[in-house]
Amino acid sequence: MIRYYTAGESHGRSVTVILEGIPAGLRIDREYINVRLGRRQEGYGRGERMKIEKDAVEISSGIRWGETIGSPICMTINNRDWENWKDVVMSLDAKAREEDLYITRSRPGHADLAGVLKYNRNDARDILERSSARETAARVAAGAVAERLLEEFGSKLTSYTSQIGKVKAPAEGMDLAAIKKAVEGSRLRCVDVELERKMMDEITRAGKEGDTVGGVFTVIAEGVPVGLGSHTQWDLKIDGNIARAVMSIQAVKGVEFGRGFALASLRGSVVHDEIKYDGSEKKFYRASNNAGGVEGGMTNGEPLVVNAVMKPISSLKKPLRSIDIKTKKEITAEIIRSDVCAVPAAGVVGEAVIAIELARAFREKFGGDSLGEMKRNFDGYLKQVREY
Ligand code: EPS
Repeated sequence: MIRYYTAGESHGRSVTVILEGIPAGLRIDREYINVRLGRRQEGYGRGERMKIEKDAVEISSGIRWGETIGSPICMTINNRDWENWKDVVMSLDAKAREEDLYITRSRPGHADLAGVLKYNRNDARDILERSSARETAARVAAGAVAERLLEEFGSKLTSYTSQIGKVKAPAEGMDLAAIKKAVEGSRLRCVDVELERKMMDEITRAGKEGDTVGGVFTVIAEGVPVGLGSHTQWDLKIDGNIARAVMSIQAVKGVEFGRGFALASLRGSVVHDEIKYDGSEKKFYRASNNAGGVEGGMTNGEPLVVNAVMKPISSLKKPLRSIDIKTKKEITAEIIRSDVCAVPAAGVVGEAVIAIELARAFREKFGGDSLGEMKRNFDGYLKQVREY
C-alpha cells in the first residue's frame, strides 16, 4: 500500500517525507521532483519567504542508480531560512527560551487558538510552525514520485487557478495538454492572459489594503483507467479518498468533483452523463463529464476534474480583533510575515496529493512489487475491459 508521512516545522531545519509502497524499478531523478517543487514556490502574491527559499530535494533512501528499489523513499527539503532562526526562536536548546518572543495574540482563522488549547502550550509558535503551508513542499516531493509512476500507465495531471477573489477563469473546452501549455508561462497558473491580469489586480488591491485573497484551483487528470476505487466500502471510494487528501491542504475549505455544488439546482436529466460506445476503439465513453470522472466511488474513464476552494490566508497585515491567550484581554491579532495569495501554489499541492491517491488506487488494483509486475497486471486488466 502507498502511504506517506511528513515531518518538519516551517522555520525548522527541514521538511521531510517518507513515502512507502512505490514499486521497484521506477526511474526517477531529482530534477523531476525539483521542477515541481519550484512550481509550488511560484505565483504572484507570495511573500518575502519565497525569495529566501529555493526548494530542492535530498534523497536519502529508496532510490539507487536512478531507480526505486521498493524500499521507503525518504526525501528532505532544507529550509534556507532556518539559518536565521536556529539560534533562538527555533533552537533545540532549553537555554534559548525567551518568553518575550511568545506569540499570544492568536489569529482568527488560523490553527493558533485551538492548537494552544489542545496541546496546552503558552506560545502559539508551537502550533503555527507545523500548521504552516511550508509542510506542503514535502507533499509535493511525494506527489512527484507518484506522478512519475502514473506516467508509466499513461495517466497525466495538471492544475490551474480557476478563480481568484471574484475573477473566474474556467478552462472550458480545453484539454489537459492545452491547459498545461497555457499555465506554465503564467504567474498565476491561469489559462487566460486577460483574466490573469484581472486576478493580479485583485491580489495587488488586497495586499495594499493589508488583506488577503483566496480562490479556487482545479486539478485535472487524463488517461485514468475505468475502475480505480470501489463502490463496495466507504473507505475504498476514490472520490472520498481524494476529497480527504485535498481537504487536508492548508486553507482548503471545500472540494467538489465535476460540476459539484452547481448540480444542486439542476435536474437529473441534464446532470447525468449519457453513455456511448465507440466500436472501433472498443470503448465506453460519456457524452459529457458533469460527474468529473467518478461514479459510485470508481473512476469511469473520463477525465478526473476536482475543484477546491482556498480561503483567504489568515495572517493579515491589517489584523482582526482577537483575545490575547495570556492576558485574556481584547487585542488585535499578531502580524506575521505571510503571503497575500497562494492559490496557484495550492493547485500544485492539489495535483501532488491527487497523484498520490491515484497511485495508491493503482497499486491497490494492480498490486506488484516491481513496475514490471504491476504493468503486466495492468495490461491484463485493460485487455479484459477491451474484450468485455
Ligand atoms: C506560511 C507563512 C509564510 C509562507 C509559508 C506559509 O512563511 P513565513 O512565515 O516564513 O513568511 O511563505 O509558506 C512557505 C514557507 C512555503 O514554502 O509555502 C504560513 O503561515 O502558513
